[in-house]
Amino acid sequence: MNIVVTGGAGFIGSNFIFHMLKTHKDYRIICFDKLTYAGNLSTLSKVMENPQFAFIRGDICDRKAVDELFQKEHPDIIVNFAAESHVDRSIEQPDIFLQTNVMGTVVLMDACRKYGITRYHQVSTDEVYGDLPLDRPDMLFTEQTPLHTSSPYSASKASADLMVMAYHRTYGLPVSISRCSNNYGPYHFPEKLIPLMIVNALHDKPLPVYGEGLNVRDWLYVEDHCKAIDMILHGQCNGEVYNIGGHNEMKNIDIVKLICKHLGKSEDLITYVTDRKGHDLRYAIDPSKITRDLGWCPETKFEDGIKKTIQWYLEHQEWWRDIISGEYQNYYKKMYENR
Ligand code: NAD
Ligand code: TDX
Repeated sequence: MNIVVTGGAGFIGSNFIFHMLKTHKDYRIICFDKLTYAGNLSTLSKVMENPQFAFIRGDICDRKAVDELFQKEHPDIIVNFAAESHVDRSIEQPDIFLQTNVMGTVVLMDACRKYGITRYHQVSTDEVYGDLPLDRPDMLFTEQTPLHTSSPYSASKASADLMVMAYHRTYGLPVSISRCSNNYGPYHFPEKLIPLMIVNALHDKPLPVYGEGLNVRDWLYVEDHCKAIDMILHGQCNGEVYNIGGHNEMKNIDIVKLICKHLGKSEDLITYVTDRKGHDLRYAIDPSKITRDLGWCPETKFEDGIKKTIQWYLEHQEWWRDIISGEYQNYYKKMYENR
């Protein structure tokens, strides 16, 4: 079995590669990644020597490069993680989100049609459903919830999902889509809430909470997401959409306070800053379809996962210090100075 993992040098893609190499020792895993600001080859260093693994640098929007990838590697399955993934960046510069997230998906699926595959899997997000009210805990996203996006990021992800279903119906391409809630864990890029707060707290820098910090996200440990995708690839899931989430809703402010507590830092570091434009209030996933059809359940409890994650950031300082020493400083200034 040859599996191409696009975007495998990023947060979830790299964790997925580790999971697959560990779980399916006879599979060949090929990572295809452009290495944008969010992709790090150092993340993959521990598998680079594994004979079952190969890394190819390339852009999913580049038809020639994708064609060469298929001719060389003859993939059975494509798992597409490659994306521009940060909502705040999409508000600043939407066009690259359309290019990578929509056009990149189309280029990959065109190659799948040309060369034939057994499954094209699209890694999507719960953000395609828009948001839920804070005062309606009974409301959850199901696979039937209409797509109703808020940010350029989520609009690009929803557009890609529509193209995936169009290729399935029109051309009969074997596809599946997973829509997961917020992930956390090792190798999470420090522009996102949890790693940003850990890294800032370790430097005794202000912890910038948007608005009043009351927005709610449904957090899932990254390994649980990877296991869910593995199950979808191996199940009878052609043409199916699966929501993935852990029934673990938390207010942003509570997460930031928890990080302060675990690191022994004062909550005085918390600084309320101007809210994100169009900020989604609440995400919450109903995962009953994937539990019923495939038997998937989240395994890591949030209190354990967050401790493991904080410990990982303490033990892998060279990984994130390298990232924040470069272009990240300009990004941080632009997004947070005078906010
Ligand atoms: P990330 O930003 O950490 O990684 C993205 C990876 O894609 C990077 O390695 C980058 O170099 C690569 N990439 C970007 N553009 C590319 C291109 N044109 N060609 C090839 N590679 C390219 O993202 P992540 O958080 O790991 O998210 C992975 C996927 O999961 C995304 O599709 C995202 O929408 C989805 N998702 C993320 C979350 C989350 O909480 N992080 C939740 C649900 C869904
Ligand atoms: O500095 C910050 N302060 C803050 O209050 C940052 C970076 C974020 N926030 C808030 C905004 C959100 O309410 O924290 C919450 C989480 O923010 P992000 O980590 O940027 O994630 P989110 O916008 O929820 O999107 C994430 O989950 C769904 C991923 O980045 C997406 O790729 C995924 O699809």
